[in-house]
Amino acid sequence: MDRQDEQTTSHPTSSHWGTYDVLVAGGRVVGVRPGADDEDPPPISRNTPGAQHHETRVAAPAVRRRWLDGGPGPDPVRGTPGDEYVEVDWDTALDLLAAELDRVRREHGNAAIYGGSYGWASAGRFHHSQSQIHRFLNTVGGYTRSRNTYSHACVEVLMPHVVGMGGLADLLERAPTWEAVARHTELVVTFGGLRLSNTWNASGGRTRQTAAAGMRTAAEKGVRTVSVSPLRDDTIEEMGAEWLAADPGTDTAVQLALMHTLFDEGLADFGFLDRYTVGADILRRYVMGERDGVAKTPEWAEDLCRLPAGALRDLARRMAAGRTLVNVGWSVQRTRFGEQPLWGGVALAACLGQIGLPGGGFATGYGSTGNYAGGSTPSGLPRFLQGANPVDSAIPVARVADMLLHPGEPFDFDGRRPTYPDIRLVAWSGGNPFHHHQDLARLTRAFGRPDTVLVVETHWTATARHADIVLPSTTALERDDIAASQGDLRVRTMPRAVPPHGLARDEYDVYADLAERLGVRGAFTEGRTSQGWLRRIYEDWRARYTGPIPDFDAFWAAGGVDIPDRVEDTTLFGGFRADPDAHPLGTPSGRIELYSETVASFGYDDCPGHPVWLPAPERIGTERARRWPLLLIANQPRGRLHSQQDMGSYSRSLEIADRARLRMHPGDAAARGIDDGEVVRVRNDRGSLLAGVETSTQVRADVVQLSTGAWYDPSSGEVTCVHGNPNALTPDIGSSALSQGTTGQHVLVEVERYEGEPPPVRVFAPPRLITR
Ligand SMILES: Nc1nc2c(c(=O)[nH]1)N[C@H]1C(S)=C(S)[C@@H](COP(=O)(O)OP(=O)(O)OC[C@H]3O[C@@H](n4cnc5c(=O)[nH]c(N)nc54)[C@H](O)[C@@H]3O)O[C@H]1N2
Ligand SMILES: Nc1nc2c(c(=O)[nH]1)N[C@H]1C(S)=C(S)[C@@H](COP(=O)(O)OP(=O)(O)OC[C@H]3O[C@@H](n4cnc5c(=O)[nH]c(N)nc54)[C@H](O)[C@@H]3O)O[C@H]1N2
Ligand SMILES: [Mo]
Repeated sequence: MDRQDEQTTSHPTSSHWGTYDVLVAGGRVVGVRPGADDEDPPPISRNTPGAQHHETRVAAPAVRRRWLDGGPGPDPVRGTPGDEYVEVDWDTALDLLAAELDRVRREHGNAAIYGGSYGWASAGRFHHSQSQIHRFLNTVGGYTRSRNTYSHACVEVLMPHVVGMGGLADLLERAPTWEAVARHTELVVTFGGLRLSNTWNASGGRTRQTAAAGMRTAAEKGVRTVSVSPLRDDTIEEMGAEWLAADPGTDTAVQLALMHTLFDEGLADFGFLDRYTVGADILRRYVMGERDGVAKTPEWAEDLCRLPAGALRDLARRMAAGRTLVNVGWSVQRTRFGEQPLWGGVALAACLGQIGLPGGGFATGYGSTGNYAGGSTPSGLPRFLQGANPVDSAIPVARVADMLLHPGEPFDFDGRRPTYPDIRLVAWSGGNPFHHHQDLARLTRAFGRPDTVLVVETHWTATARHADIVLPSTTALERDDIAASQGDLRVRTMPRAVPPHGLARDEYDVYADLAERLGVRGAFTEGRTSQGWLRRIYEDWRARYTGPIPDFDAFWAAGGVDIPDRVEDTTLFGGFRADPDAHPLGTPSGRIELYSETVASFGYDDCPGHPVWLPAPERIGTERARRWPLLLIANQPRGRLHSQQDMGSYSRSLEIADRARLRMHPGDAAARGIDDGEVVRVRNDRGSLLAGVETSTQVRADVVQLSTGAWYDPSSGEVTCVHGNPNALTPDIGSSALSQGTTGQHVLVEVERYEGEPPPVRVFAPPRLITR
């Protein structure tokens, strides 16, 4: 052992992207290595050392100079390049912030505070950013909140109408494990692939990666997979999947054609449809063309999805011939009319009559996260309670720019027509809307509207650079916490590995001090320190079990405890199938609603009462595509979680020419005179960006892939983002009036060679900081 080794210590940690050890020397993270729980953590973990001490860490509280000098108020140049920040001490920052919070709530009411604060933040049950800020805002009188997720808003809003609230929870939390699939399923038909790198992440962090092994086991046991997807490598090679590269946005047409064949050839299970569903006849007449004169035949679908009619017919027959699982990935619903492929997937599985049978039926989320179908944890997990929000004001999460730009205007959502609140103060912690939201130039205009923007961050993200007050948070490596995710194997300790960077503080302590200034410290802390809370939330969780589980001290010393009552093997809707009268679904009819009177009664053109084919505008071959002929898929990045730790070594190793990697079919590249490794300009009428090209036959023609999460860099006047964040181009329009989910997955673009010297990426340097 050399001297360096002697001084290096190893510390277990958990992140959304896996469980591993960090190596620490001289108070700095110098490396990572596999820990005791997982011998093969995802490569994303390699970003950690570079990110932990990167120069974009927020080192001190900072106030935007224009706000400090001019006071609160709308500012159209908020967040434009060149904005300067003044570093201040904590007392100054918290005094300013407490006074502003108090002014806003007194003058405008608490609904004028937007605390939706969407984002993944870090793993850790107690120091969970969203729980912390929500509890704080609840303690000071409440806030306008956000509903549902960017991930799968259509699932969350539509499924209660189709299979009930309980059915929604089952779909998301109790899907059969891969082992159960391996045992029972013969054919998996997945719309949206089963992308391995997506399974590396689980919200809250998973003890060990189990999805890849599960997929391999299924393949070894002879499970066949058909992947409908624009990318060949959306499934792992070992699965030997058949690749059906349908035009993106046409999954519903494919599903309707499969149903057409089932009805046409007498393969549909009418016994199942009669007993377990309502509306099957309305749907059947639509499919057969008896209602609109258009039979949804495989030939009809071929024109839309460009898969041969014969292949569709053959697939329908194979699906009916054995135990088939229909999976709809979340990506396909992150689109305009995203409700339809979900409802269509349920309808297709219902026609096969296999819902409620082991390994058969419908699922949504295989291949989307690492804990999906990884078991369930019925007793829940340790958690920090947020308290109650006394304010009744909420928006669908992806309508944030609409809300800021259109205060007082009505909007549609799930049968209701509320109005947007007039937001004066935006408070964000643990999320990066300037990564995650669509049409970022529009979001910039929206962020010019409020009086004050507060961002609590570990790093100088693009969102922090749109804030008036930036407070530095510790990272997960700088505090003690407890880790686990839904369906996890163990609840684990996350002991602090390094001291806080600069003046960074734990959010809990920051909110406690703010609460003190507003006279409610006791209500926020209940007299506990964060160490006291760790003990409390662990003991509350432990109390749910009767069997022997170590107490907090023993748990902390041991580094973790197995979750005692994990459920491994479940059959979705098994109880309902066994006896639908005794176990009705939570829908108005108690049955699976292939036609929903409730949804129909809303009268939405973009989401009628049963699954229908609706032509989305951002699609190959549309009117819009004449000008912007390539369909860009903005899927999840392999090299990181969203925008997190983008400056880390693994994330940067996947860049091309310092920019985000754009994958493109060699034919499409050749037609534009573009070579591998070149910088290109990608544009449409909303904006433009620079990216580096990889030509690849893993991507089908007419499609380009540019994953999300490159740090947004508007530093050049010439293009919207010099670094390659696809949200410089994406449409900011809801999936439909029903769910109002994001539609960021698809956007039409043109790609051209960038001539000359491209402007440099500047976002990995902090903004201009001044001290007074
Ligand atoms: N075009 C397009 N856009 C998309 C998608 C898409 O498919 N296409 N997908 C969407 C989806 S599914 C999602 S979920 C969103 C994700 O969007 P986000 O969840 O907003 O993305 P993250 O980059 O994870 O943002 C988390 C932020 O929290 C910060 N952070 C980490 N730890 C802490 C902490 O302890 N305290 C504080 N205060 N901050 C911390 C990180 O630095 C980071 O900036 O993006 C969406 N955007
Ligand atoms: N490495 C990594 N893993 C992650 C994340 C991350 O940022 N990085 N984010 C996590 C989060 S928050 C979420 S919500 C999940 C999201 O999980 P998903 O939504 O499943 O993931 P995506 O990567 O957006 O999309 C998966 C694939 O769908 C295909 N696809 C796109 N459009 C269509 C279409 O119209 N039809 C069909 N049939 N296929 C289409 C694309 O080829 C894409 O690769 O991933 C999670 N996992
Ligand atoms: Mo997500």
